[in-house]
Amino acid sequence: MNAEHLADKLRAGERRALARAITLVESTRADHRQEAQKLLDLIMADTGRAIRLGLSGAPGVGKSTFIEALGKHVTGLGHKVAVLAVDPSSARSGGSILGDKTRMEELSKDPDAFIRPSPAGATLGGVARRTREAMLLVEAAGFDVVLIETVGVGQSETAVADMVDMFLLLQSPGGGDDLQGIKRGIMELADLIVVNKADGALEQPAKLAQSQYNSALKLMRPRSPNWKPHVLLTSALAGKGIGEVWDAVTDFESVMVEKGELHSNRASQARAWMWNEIREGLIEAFRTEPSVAKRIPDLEAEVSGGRITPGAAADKLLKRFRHGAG
Ligand SMILES: Nc1nc2c(ncn2[C@@H]2O[C@H](COP(=O)(O)OP(=O)(O)O)[C@@H](O)[C@H]2O)c(=O)[nH]1
Ligand SMILES: [Mg+2]
Repeated sequence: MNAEHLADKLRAGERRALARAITLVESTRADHRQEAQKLLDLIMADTGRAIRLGLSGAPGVGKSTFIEALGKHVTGLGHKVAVLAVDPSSARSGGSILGDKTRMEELSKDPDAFIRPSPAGATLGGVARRTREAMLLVEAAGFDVVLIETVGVGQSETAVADMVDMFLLLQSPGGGDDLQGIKRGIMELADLIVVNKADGALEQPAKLAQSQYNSALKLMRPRSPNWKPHVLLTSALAGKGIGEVWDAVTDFESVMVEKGELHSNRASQARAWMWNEIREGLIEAFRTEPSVAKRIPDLEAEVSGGRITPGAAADKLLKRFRHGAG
């Protein structure tokens, strides 16, 4: 199937075409990349109409259960929701979403929902790029809510925050008293914090965590002049508080649209992605340039052994690259 044909079927909302298009953008084969690029150019004008949400949280906090509940709520309101994932570890763990499709049993059967596990990939950059492209494809296929899940480890949160409009952080009760280091950094990305499992014996600890997170948020520099991040309570299991989360999302969206910030955020994200692509493209070209490639192993060894400074080694390789590529 060529790119034009695939683009037509995609615009018509055909799920098989969508699955196929995503497989195409996930492929690393050079001819597939070219075809994928063509497809993305063709559908460009049909993208951008969804609200793009990121969702992060430590393993076990209830992300899958929450996505099931929020997804059902949102399709119940007449929206079409696509769930994607960024999880560079999924090649090993068997896929963050597929692994727990049992927790999204109803949503995965919902005709207005589309669930796609994280693409396999060695680098976060590669995985993130493919997820961003998959996001454009689901938008062209008519999904108006895109939810991108990531595990609460490493740099994947930043990568997701850089491709969405609103970033939600899921926390468990009892975590609010330990706001050091990494957790603080992640909190700074959050537009909304959701303390999940606010049910049964965990309801009181959840309320305590809510006020601790709220106090911590007051001390942080907000990401937007137009939005104050705050903390909501949910029980994804019991479906409690899910409507309030969705209301916060729609509030956020209308404020950001009204102030022009949604548009300007997306514009700066698009520029940042262009530079990402350039960086990755250059590194790839550099590593594969024959006169560079054959010197990399010895120069790396010399740098490791302290016989040459990293700067001097880089200069040598860059000089070769400029000659070779020029
Ligand atoms: N009590 C309670 N348990 C929950 C809630 N949400 C999820 N869980 C449980 O927490 C465990 C992990 O949930 P899961 O959705 O797989 O978390 P994930 O690893 O973040 O995707 C499961 O046993 C869920 O049943 C909740 O709102 N309340
Ligand atoms: Mg999960």
